[in-house]
Amino acid sequence: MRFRTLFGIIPLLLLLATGEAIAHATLDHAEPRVGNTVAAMPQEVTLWFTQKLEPAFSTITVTDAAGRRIDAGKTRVSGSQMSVSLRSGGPGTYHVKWRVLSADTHTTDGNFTFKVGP
Ligand SMILES: [Cu+2]
Repeated sequence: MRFRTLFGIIPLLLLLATGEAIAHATLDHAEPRVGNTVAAMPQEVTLWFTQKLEPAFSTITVTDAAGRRIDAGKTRVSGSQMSVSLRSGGPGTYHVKWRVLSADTHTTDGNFTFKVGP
């Protein structure tokens, strides 16, 4: 009898755990697009997420190939979207790092690059 109950509960727990993982805020898309090459340095980087973000704990940093910060420092958050202004920069590869706290109180992070050049 005990075993039967246990076997009934395990799939339910797995289902709940999976549903929870999907609920975290993950990057939906970005502008400039992930891995894309753009002709000139954009004025800002904007990221769209799958969940509402907590403004106080959600940030973007952008660095050049030498590791220097080229973002203006203050990430703006609005709903499930956030953006940061960029300083000017020449051709090259730029790294975007993001870290967000979503409305479900979970932190997720990630990074990607985009290129400025021909
Ligand atoms: Cu979550």
